[in-house]
Amino acid sequence: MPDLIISGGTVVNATGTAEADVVIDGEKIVALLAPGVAGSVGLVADRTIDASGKYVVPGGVDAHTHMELPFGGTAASDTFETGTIAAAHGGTTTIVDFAVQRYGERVQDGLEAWHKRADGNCAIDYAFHQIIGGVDADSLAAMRSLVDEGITSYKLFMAYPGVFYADDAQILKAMQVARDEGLLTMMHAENGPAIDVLAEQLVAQGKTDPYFHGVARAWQLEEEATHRAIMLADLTGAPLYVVHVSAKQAVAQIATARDAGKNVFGETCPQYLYLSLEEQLGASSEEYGAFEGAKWVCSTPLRARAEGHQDAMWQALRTNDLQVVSTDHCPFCMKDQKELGRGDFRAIPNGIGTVEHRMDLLYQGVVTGRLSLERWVELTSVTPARMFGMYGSKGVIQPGADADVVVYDPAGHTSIGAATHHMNMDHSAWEGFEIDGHVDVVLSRGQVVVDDGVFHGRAGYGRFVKRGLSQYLV
Ligand code: DUC
Ligand code: ZN
Ligand code: ZN
Ligand code: ZN
Repeated sequence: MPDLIISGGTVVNATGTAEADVVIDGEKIVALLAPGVAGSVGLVADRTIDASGKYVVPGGVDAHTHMELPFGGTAASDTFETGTIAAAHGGTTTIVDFAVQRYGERVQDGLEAWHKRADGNCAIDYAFHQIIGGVDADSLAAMRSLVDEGITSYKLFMAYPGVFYADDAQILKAMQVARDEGLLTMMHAENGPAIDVLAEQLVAQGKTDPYFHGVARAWQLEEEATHRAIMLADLTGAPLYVVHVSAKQAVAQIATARDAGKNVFGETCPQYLYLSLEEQLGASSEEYGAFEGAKWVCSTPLRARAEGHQDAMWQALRTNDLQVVSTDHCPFCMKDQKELGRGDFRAIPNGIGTVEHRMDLLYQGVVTGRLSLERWVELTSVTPARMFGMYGSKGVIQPGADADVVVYDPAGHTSIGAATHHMNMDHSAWEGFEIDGHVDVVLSRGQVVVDDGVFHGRAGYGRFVKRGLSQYLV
């Protein structure tokens, strides 16, 4: 007798939808049955979940999170425990976080520290990318061993001089190793040295409010860095994945590269689809005044709606010029964290917390007709799983796959807010956002971890996923 049947739902995969019962035994999906078949052969499970009128989708894969990330003298406010519980509430069953090597530190030590933080604390499965904060002979040698560790992608920063920064010579050398080892290069594509000059000039003019963070991080500097990264990748033969794309001109660079047959990919995040620099400029509160805008300080920054960046992101998701929606979840509280940058936007820790809301926020694209159901699932689960070497066990509802399953109910209407979210933040960047539909039941490897908004999982249940090479490349 199988453990569980999810019956009567509409199963959504990237390739289409079908009415089917999903049969689960232990940690795995063992069968998909046409409606009525289970009854006609007398198949009964220990438990049945009625998914009539609901979608049954592969658990979300958020390929870009930063739990506990040290940043600007503080650390991201979600631990692996609080962040993965929040993720589970939102229908995400796998996160890929970034282990950090800081300059002067050994890559292996950075990775080990990340394993220590996550091990025994995650409510859902997790994997790591590796941030290479300093490219030198040691870290290049260490990069060669990452694949054996189940870490098949690494991130470089063209921004943040003095913190994580890689110059062109370093990027070139790292990409050569990536090409040799089959690693996927993830690039934070912003011209950091130029940004720092603009930021310094703005502060010298007394322009210290959070809004000026976005002014300093001009779209020209995202476009330029994206182009440079594409050309360096092309030269070395390494595939490239540009993270958190927010400027329409950067998307155009990616689209041009793809049209020319290059292995260039891109992700965007919900904040670049929905939020804008104008709203950040208009933000004000009694407590914080214009500093209220610090809630939306992230990098890349929010962009001007009047310039059409948000529409360009939606279009690129539809046309596959961008392939993945991740969150870049990097939460900081206002109190004692964002507040560090009162009087100087450069000291505001960069980041927005969204790990709980990604599936819901993207589902609104289905509601408004911007995305098909299949594309919703593709962007939030299927392609991140394929891109980062987990597809087959993650990212699909089929026999043999891990039973990471979300029952998503298109009915219901809620609004997002700090009073009800599960992320460890004293505010929400999404306060008041209206959501049609909701996550009903979430399974992680066959275990119900969320049912009707109630967490039934356990911190420590989540396992480290040793990833294979990207399955998105030929
Ligand atoms: N961007 C952020 O907003 N936070 C952390 C790092 C990054 O690149
Ligand atoms: Zn980044
Ligand atoms: Zn990030
Ligand atoms: Zn419900």
